[in-house]
Parts: sequence; structure tokens; C-alpha cells
Amino acid sequence: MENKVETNKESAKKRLFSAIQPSGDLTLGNYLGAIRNWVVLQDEYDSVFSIADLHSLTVRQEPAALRRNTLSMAASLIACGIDAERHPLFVQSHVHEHAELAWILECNTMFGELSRMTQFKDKSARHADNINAGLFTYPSLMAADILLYNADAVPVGEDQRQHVELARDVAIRMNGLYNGVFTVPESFIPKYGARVKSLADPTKKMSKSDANQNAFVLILDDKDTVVRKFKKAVTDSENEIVFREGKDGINNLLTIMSAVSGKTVPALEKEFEGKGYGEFKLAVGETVADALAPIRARYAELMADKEYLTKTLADGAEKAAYVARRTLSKVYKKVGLLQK
Ligand code: ATP
Ligand code: LTN
Repeated sequence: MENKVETNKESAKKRLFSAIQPSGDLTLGNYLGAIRNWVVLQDEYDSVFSIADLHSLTVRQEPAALRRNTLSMAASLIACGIDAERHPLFVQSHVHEHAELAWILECNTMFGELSRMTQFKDKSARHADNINAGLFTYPSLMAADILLYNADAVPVGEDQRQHVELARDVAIRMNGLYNGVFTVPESFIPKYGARVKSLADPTKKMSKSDANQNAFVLILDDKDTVVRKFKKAVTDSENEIVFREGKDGINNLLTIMSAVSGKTVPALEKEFEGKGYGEFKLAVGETVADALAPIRARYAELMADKEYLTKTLADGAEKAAYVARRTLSKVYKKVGLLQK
């Protein structure tokens, strides 16, 4: 049983780290763009996964909902196939070293760098009444998550690439100043990755915080709901199922169908040649619903056993803290903080 997280120096495998905010239920976009890759890659790497609850505080949360969503996210991740017995899965706030390293990194991240982050610009436009300091320094906390575990690989969706690049820049800067403190991480958008678009407006990404419920599919949606949402998916006024510039809706449905069925887009174009959009949407909806059914069932089982979930997260935090403690103490020493 590999139940001890080791640092890179001791492990033959490369380290993988990734996290997700417990800001709501997982969408099909989160699953196909991020979580499914974690599942595929988890055994190839020495993997560590986190639920980034501190990050979600950058947007106003209802306390009881945040608590519920955190446990529910743990159940969702395990239901999707994260093997939390082999790979630590923990809640970010349970390992206090994240917030502590974030401070050191904030002192080594430039105002100009943070100002260029597109997520900061987007989120400050969307939450104009709450442009707090945490929203601005969010990438430094994310860099702390990554650098605490000496991660080599950080699988994320395209929209998070800029943050991982900032973590790289900060690691390189501090390595120069303090003589090799950190492993420099690589972001990668794995080849199995899919960028899933909104079903209501296929020029935008599918996002769980979209006000329009028909814009996203949740991995916990039941079959009827999934099929209904796909039936309503916005397409175009032609009647040709081909992947082509300008056909955002059809391109999105083909991408989803390909990611879920494992068939290539050209094979799908052939399969649906001459068929109508209605038939195609129904096929995509049913294929997605069937793929999600076992995840929903496993989720329900896990949510019925809160004790198991709590224990799994506590074990994960203990294993993660073992590594985090060592990194933080090395960094404190290197930057010149007086040792106790
Ligand atoms: P929010 O709506 O609260 O901003 P979100 O649904 O956009 O959330 P995040 O929690 O920010 O998702 O992202 C979790 C992971 O899922 C990230 O790695 C992100 O890149 C990926 N991801 C999110 N949306 C998509 C999408 N539509 N397609 C592919 N990957 C996605
Ligand atoms: N910001 C990420 C979640 C996240 C993360 C990380 C991802 C927090 N810390 C460290 C990779 C590595 C998001 O998906 N919104």
C-alpha cells in the first residue's frame, strides 16, 4: 500500500498536484476538462489532490453551503474515480501550511504580474461589489498549493494555465534568490482534455456559476435532466453534423460526444451523416447520461457514509501535511526567518 506521500527526492514517480474549488456541483466541463484527467493520470504519478476551500472564499460564500459543498465535492471526486485510499485527497484549510507559504509567495509576486491575470479581471468585473485582496492574490495561494508538494505536473483546464505559469515564474525567481528552494512545475492540459462550452451559448465556456441552468450539465443530473438539457442545446440553422469553424454548437456536441464515447470526431461525423440535429442531440444526451449514471450512484452511496468521507479527508490531510511541513520549514529557513 502506498500510503505515505514522499518528496520527489525519495520517489521514483513524478509528483502530480491539482485542486478544485468547492464552489458548487461539478459540471460536465469540470469532469471532461479536469477531473477525468486526474483519474487517468493518478497512478502514473505520485498524486496529491485538494479541495481548495480557501480559494472559494475569494467570492462570497454562504457558510453552511460551503461546508456542505466541501464534503459533497469529496464524494464527487471519489465517485468520479479518484482513489483517495492511494492518493491523498484533502481539504486545503486542513493543512495550514498553504496559507503560510502563500504569505511568503505574496512577498515574491509582483503587483504587475497579478494585475495581468485574466481570471482576476473577469471575476472583478462579475463581482464589482467585492473586489477583495484575496481575489487579487489568489494566484499566490495557488502557487503555494503547487510548490508545497514539489509538484512536477499540474493538470488543469485551459483557463487555469496562466496561474500555473505564474507559479513557475515565482518558483524560478525564488530559486534564483534563495538557491533552489522549489521544483519548477509544468502546467499541462492533457491530450484527453476537452474544452466544454455552454449549451446555451456555445461561444462561452460551460461554467457552474452560470445563471442559466440549461447552460450546464451537472455530473449529478438524472438521465431525464441530462437528455432535456441536450435537446435544448443551441446549435445553428444548417442541418449538417460536421466540425467546422462557425458551428460552435455542433462543434461542442461533437467534442463532448467524442470525449465520452471515445470515438473520434471524424468517426462521429460519418456515423451521423445525413441525420437530423434532433436525433444527434438525443444520442449525445443519452450517451452522456449513461456515462454519468454510475458516478451518480456511487455519489449517493458515499454521501450516505459521512463518517467514511470525514475519515478519508482527515487521512489525506495528515499525509499531505507531512510533505507540506517539510517544504515550509525549508522555505522559512532559506528566506532567513529565525528558527525556533
Ligand atoms: P466557476 O463557474 O465557479 O468559475 P468553473 O465551473 O469555471 O467554476 P473551476 O472550479 O474554476 O470551474 O475549475 C475547475 C477545473 O475545471 C479547472 O481545472 C478548470 O480549468 C476546469 N474547467 C472548468 N470549466 C471547464 C470547461 N468548460 N471545460 C473544460 N475544463 C473546465
Ligand atoms: N484555481 C483552480 C483551483 C486550484 C488549483 C490549485 C488547481 C486551487 N489551487 C493548485 C491546480 C493547482 C481552479 O480550478 N479554479
